[in-house]
Amino acid sequence: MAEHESLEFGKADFVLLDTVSMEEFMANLKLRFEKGRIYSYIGEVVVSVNPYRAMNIYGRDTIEQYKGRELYERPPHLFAIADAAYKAMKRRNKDTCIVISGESGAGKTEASKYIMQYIAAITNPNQRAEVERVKNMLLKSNCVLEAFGNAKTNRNDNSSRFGKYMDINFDFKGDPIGGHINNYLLEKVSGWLGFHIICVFHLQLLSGAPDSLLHSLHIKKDPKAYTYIKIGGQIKITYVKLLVVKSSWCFCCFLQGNLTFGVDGDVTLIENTKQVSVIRDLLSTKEENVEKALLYRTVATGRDVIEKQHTTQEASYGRDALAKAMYERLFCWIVGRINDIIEVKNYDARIHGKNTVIGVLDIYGFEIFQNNSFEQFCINYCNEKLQQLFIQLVLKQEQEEYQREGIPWKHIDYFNNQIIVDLVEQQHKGIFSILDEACMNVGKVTDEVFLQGLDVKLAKHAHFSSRKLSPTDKSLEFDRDFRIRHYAGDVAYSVVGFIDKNKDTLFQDFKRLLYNSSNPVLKGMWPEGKLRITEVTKRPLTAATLFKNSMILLVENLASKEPYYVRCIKPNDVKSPLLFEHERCRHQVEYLGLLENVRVRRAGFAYRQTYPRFLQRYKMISEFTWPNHDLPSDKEAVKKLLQGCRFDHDVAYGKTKVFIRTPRTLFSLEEQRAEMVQRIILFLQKVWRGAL
Ligand code: AOV
Ligand code: MG
Repeated sequence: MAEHESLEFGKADFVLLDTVSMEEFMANLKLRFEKGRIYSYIGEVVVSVNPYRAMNIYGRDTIEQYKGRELYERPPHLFAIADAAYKAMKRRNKDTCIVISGESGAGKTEASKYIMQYIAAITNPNQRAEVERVKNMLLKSNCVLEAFGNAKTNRNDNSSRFGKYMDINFDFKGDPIGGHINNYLLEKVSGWLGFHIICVFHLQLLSGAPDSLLHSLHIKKDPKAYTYIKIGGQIKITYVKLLVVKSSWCFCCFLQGNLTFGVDGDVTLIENTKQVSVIRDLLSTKEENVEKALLYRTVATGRDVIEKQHTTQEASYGRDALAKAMYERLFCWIVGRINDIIEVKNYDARIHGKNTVIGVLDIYGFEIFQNNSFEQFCINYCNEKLQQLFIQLVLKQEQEEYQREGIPWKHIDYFNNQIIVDLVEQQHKGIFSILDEACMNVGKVTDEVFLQGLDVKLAKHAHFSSRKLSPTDKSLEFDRDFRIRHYAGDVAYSVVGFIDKNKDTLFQDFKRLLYNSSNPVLKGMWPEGKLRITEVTKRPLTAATLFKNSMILLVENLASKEPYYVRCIKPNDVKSPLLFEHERCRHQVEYLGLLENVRVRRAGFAYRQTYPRFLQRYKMISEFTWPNHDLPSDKEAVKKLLQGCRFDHDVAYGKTKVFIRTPRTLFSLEEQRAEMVQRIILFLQKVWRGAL
């Protein structure tokens, strides 16, 4: 427990509160925020409040203060948790992960960057060139991903529109030797100001590029000429250096927004045909192919292959789907290229020892917008999954273990959000299944059919309601069709677009068009364009199913590692460094389950270990156990050892494990062990030299 801080800053660890109540918790959180103490602990969980101002607490000197220290030796900080995850990995050869959660704008991405910086700063003391190279790439990859994957929203000027899980691999010395990035659901419909790269690239080129370059990229000087980018407001741009990225086809994404369709009799036409030649150039393909792909769809009817003309509506849908798909493929391609460079190669565990991992998860936070659609639904489901993991690991398992081990324990109640996770993901009965079913309908496939399916199947669900089920519900007025009672609050969603977004259909004709591009990079992004129409038989998995599967894998992966948590809180909606909006913060503390976390932690034990492993580590500190004990069981031996050190009052003995209440006890054991190991080494050295 962090006791070194003066009490004028409040309690550094919420576990030390005099009484555990919401009032006390909030008073402490507020006091600390006002005193500039943005970090606090609940045991090993870091609670962070977004300061919305530059803090002088991330420099080299601060890093030095945290390096190699125990968590409770210094004031709460992200560096301490990063160090704890690093130490656990190094000491115990265990994979660890740091899960950063909190709502949009709460400070997750910033936290993940400080954590990465800290790990980079404390490793590679010998300045090995290869390790330095890897570290640089790991850190820099972030800027590229943010430029392409972040956008300004009305909640956050630098909102991550994709989820990122990054593994950092370490060698036996504890130095980074590589990494791997998994990205999740890039939210493509930025109805806001668009992705940074598009705005920035465009602005930068307009302000500095020679006319000849603009001309070759077919860029018009007036941003208003583009339908997909809406430049407005002030965007803080920190990615200017990135603008060396000259991938011209990025522009296709919005250029196509300017392409419009009309009709002549019953023939669908492209209205501004000049655009077709622009697209032809940017995609390195033939003009007639572009035109055909935009206006026709090739369909197989039995053995025949026919070309069916699009209506203007279908053509517009196809154009937008192409723009989005290109942006998504581009993003995945960038992630793939980064992975190619950072992935560990030629590592032979037999020679170099086990390669261990620290994973850092920074994913989009819980979102409530004015209009919530499929993307918000997926994002909020993702946050439900992460909350469930937190419950499983921190609240549920902890209590179950005490019971299993026969440790006296008073059960602590908490809200288990599994019911909401099931509501979304359960086979057949869950919302994703109902959506997939609606998409597979042969007859009319509309968002309304999907909504009817929800109404029928979920009528009795406590966390679901809809306009039909609750006609008087004010929150479901206007375009909001159904409401989910999420763990973090109620969100009303509009079903408009669910079906299309879930099917995520991109006509095969576009895939073929891009596959046939003479630009090898572009071609490489569209391997399925190789298939002839008669060969395309399998229905691709829906966006919801793909997302669900990726979330299940993510959670499995996190659960297999030793987790560390950062819980971020957003103090106000106006990005003010001074304002601590009580009700807003209280709501977050409530849904993040922080109070329950304190209760479980207070009643619980900081550390536990099986008797044999405990002995293996600490047996040298007691004459009863070193080098071997002659007591009837390991449990008895551990008891004797701890009684000898006078720690007996701080421990409980379970059936198979010993439980230690406070970290201080563990810290003392570690110190004594280190001292004994040193003595043993000196002793052995003397023996070796023949001095004894
Ligand atoms: P998020 O990742 O949690 O939202 P960010 O990490 O992008 O939120 O933080 C939002 C903004 O808050 C940043 O751009 C900073 O201006 C400010 N901020 C956050 N943490 C700090 C800090 N430690 N020190 C100073 N300023 C900070 V989202 O990506 O929207 O869920 O999808
Ligand atoms: Mg973010």
